[in-house]
This record gives sequence, structure tokens and C-alpha cells, in this order.
Amino acid sequence: MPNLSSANPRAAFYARLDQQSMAPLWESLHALVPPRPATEVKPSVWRYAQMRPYLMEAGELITAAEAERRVLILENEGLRGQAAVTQSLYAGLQLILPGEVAPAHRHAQSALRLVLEGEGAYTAVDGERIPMSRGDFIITPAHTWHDHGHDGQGPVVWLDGLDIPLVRFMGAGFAEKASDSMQQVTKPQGDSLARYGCNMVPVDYQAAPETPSRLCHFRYVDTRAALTQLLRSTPDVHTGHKLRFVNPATGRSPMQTIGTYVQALPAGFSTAPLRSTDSTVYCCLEGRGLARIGELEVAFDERDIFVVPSWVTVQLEAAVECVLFSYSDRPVQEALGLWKEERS
Ligand code: 1HN
Repeated sequence: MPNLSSANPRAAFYARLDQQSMAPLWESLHALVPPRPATEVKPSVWRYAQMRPYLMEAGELITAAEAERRVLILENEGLRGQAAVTQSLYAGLQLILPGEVAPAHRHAQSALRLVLEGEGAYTAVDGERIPMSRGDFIITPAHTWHDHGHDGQGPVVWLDGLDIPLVRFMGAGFAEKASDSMQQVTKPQGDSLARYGCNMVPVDYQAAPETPSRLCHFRYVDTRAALTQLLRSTPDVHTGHKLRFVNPATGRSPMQTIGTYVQALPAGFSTAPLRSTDSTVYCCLEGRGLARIGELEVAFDERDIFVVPSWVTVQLEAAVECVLFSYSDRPVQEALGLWKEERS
């Protein structure tokens, strides 16, 4: 490797190159094309019990309307200041209190909301109010109008997952506020679930492969019923009982940029070591256990969130029966021919 301190003519040359906004590739070639993924993302965990008081404090300091979205961002320690939980994805905890409205807007970024606590809130997506129950997962695909409200009692908290770093990287972000803070309700509650979420679609509906899902509500009652049934069969050695959510009209990911998954692990079950190129955000919906993420051992409990970076080996141990939700950029990597995994 060229050494700057012992090669002054080179150092002087580099300084002159720098003035021209140029740089010598040979100084960074191996870092640019590492032999294996070398991500800045760090294995990490956010414990719900620790985060919740801060969220409630935010609830006393600012209204949802003033904040537009009252969210505490979960920043990966390897990516501080970038609003990034992995290199491509964002995570945050959002709080809405009774009577509040988070005003209608839309943007190029796609979002998911995984409901962690409380009842009675809703997300309105393209004119339909979707009620939020614990464990439900609601999506607002790119450019769909959405607002949140809360007609019930007590705080409601959810995990927001967005593709903010990815869209920023692409320089493709647009956003727009609606003139009215709440969308006109144009569809009865349950409409999209009936049309797109019951093994049927409207008779003349044809979805192109890249079409985002018209089903935006993935109810935990349905997810849990499927997992309860699967728990009667033999789990996969590496993943337990793991399913991916789909756009029922295409069989593809509900959003093109964010893949969403759920897995059940029987009590006492340990998964065999696995690594993949998609850094993944996990949220424990039920149970508790231990995640071995590379060198780090993370004890997780209900509602805790942890990150497994790209190409870092993960092993999950369920102390009791567990349900884990997760999201990653796997569909993007697959579309680009980049995704790889290794099972040992
Ligand atoms: C957003 O629109 C929401 O709609 C949540 O609830 C978090 C973070 C960054 C940009 C837009 C929401 C967001 C966001």
C-alpha cells in the first residue's frame, strides 16, 4: 500500500488532486470493494421499558399537531445524525394521545406502522380509516395520503419503519401537505380488507408486478392465527416458523422498498446461525428470549427492538414462545440481484 508519510511527492500530488476535486483510487480501492459486507451499522437494541418514559415526556412537551409527527427516532450508533436504523431504513416510535390528529400528508417514502401499545387510534390511508390494534401492521406505500387520529382512551404507540435513508440516497424524495388536516372519509371501515384481503380481488382488478398493495392492514388476529397453526408443525432449523407478508394480488412484498416478516419460535427453541446481506430491524411482539448478534448477546422482551447488521450472524433463542416482527430492504436487494444469505 502507498504510504503518505514516506512518499512526500505523492502527498503533494494528492493535495493538488484534492484541489481539483479528484482523488487517487489506489488509496481506497479495497475499502470501496470489501471482500465481504463491511457495514457501519452496529448490532443494537432499544428496550421499550427504557424508551417509553421519554416518549411520554415528549407527549407533555409537544402536541401531535405541532410536531406533525410526534416521533422519537431510533438512531443506529454507527449512523448517528442520519435518522437511520440501518444503512437504508429508518425506525421511530410514534405517540398519539386521545383527541389528537397527526395531519394528512403524503411523500415518496413508504412507511409501515407496527402497533405496540394502546387501542382506539387509526391511520387513514387514501380515504379509509384503518383501526390500529396491538400487533397490527399498517402500510402507507409511496405517495399515499395518510393521517393519524385517536378517538379512544390512553396513549397509543407504534413503531414506524420507513425507507428514508434509501430515498435520500436516491435523491428521489417528494412530500406534500394536504390542505385539510384530516382526510375526508370516502370509504367504510374494512373496505380494502374486504376487497383485497380475503383471497379475492375486484373482478376487473389487474395488478402490475410492481404495484404497491391495496391491502394496507395486516391484522394481528390473522397473523397470530396462522402462526398458532404453524406452531403445531416442525420449525425450520434457521428461522423457526417465519413468513413474509405479501401483496395478495401479486405475491410480492407489499411495498417495493421494505420487506416485512413475522416468525414464531416455540418455547426453548434456538435457531441455527444465519447471516444475510439485508440489515434487519426486529421487534418482539410476544415472549422473550436472547438474540446472539455477532459478538453481542441481547436479551429481548416484549416490544423491544433490535438490529442485526448485514452479514453479521444471528441466532435467536426463545425463552418462552416468541413472535418476532421484522423488516429489511431485502426486496430491493433481490430486485438488484444483490441479496445473499448463508446458513450454517
Ligand atoms: C411520517 O410521515 C410518519 O406519517 C412517521 O406517521 C415518521 C418520519 C420521517 C418522515 C415522515 C407518519 C416519519 C414520517
